[in-house]
Amino acid sequence: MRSRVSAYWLGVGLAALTLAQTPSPQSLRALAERQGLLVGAAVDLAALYDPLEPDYARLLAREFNLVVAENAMKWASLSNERGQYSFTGADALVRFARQHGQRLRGHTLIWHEQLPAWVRGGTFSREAMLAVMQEHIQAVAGHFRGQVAYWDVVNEAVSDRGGLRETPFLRAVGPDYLEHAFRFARAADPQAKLFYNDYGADGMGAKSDEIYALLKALKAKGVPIDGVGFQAHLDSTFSPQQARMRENLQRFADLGLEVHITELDVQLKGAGSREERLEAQARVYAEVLAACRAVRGCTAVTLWGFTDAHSWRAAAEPLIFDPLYRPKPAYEALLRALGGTP
Ligand code: 9MR
Repeated sequence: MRSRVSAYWLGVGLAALTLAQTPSPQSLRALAERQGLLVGAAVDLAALYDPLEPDYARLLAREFNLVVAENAMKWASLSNERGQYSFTGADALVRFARQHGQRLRGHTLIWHEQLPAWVRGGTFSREAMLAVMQEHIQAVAGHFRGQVAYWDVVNEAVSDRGGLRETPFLRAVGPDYLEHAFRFARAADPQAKLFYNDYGADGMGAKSDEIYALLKALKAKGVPIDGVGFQAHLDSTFSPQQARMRENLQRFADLGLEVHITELDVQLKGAGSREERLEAQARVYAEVLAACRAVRGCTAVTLWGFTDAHSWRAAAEPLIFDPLYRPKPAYEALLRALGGTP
């Protein structure tokens, strides 16, 4: 499994890390830090500890002040059997973050994907499923207690067709599984900020309206929820302005929620030359960053990776460094948007 890192590779990885540079004044993180902004990246642990790719750890340390495991903290990455957890890979990321002065996002406690088979396929009464959720949240958020600054407690609970998504949790428990998840998480790690996270809700629209109503109701009930994450899996034809992204982020901030962009990537798409598509991609990155910066309470922009060598949709080249770790126009646009000079 990709998240299980052997002692050997850990040793090699740590040796590579000592070569990693400290943040240069022109890095994304150095510029963002001056403005109190977090700029993050999702981490592929196999790449981080691949001795053939020293640039991965070097750039991760140099450019970002926030990291999140792309997969290593998901339920099925940590556990196949009830009560049995292996934290080796995720712990390595926690150490990396500590060594490089980076905050951690935890992703994710309750999600319908990447579940162990016994949870996905089992039949549970309401009480039994609540116990399963509580045990899992206690085991994981408890293990990382005090180290994870932000947890995606519930991920993607709203269906694209409206209403709550059909998941094993909704089926067994009913709609109040969400509030129980947040309460279990608060008990497991009282200091972590607890987030709801979803995709397809970056601008104004039916799905973001629904999430807004859901989170407003949770807040009104006193459920311990601190923030909302907008994934922002976008493409280069997207216009944050047309989608009214800033206005959307603002209304959630006005509920008293901290706002994060959590999984930003921008697929290359549309007509025109390759250069034009790369420029369009750069514009989307810069405009998403600007939308966040325009909203007090939007405190982090996290990318879903940083090099096209490692992306869940690598063929569409959605990230800010190319597969050879060279900066793309999107990197330069982010640097400029943060006040740097590429
Ligand atoms: O990028 C992740 C990919 O490596 C995994 O195979 C996939 C499994 O479903 O999850 C991807 O990350 C997802 C994230 O956890 C939640 N939002 C959507 C992301 C892209 O699918």
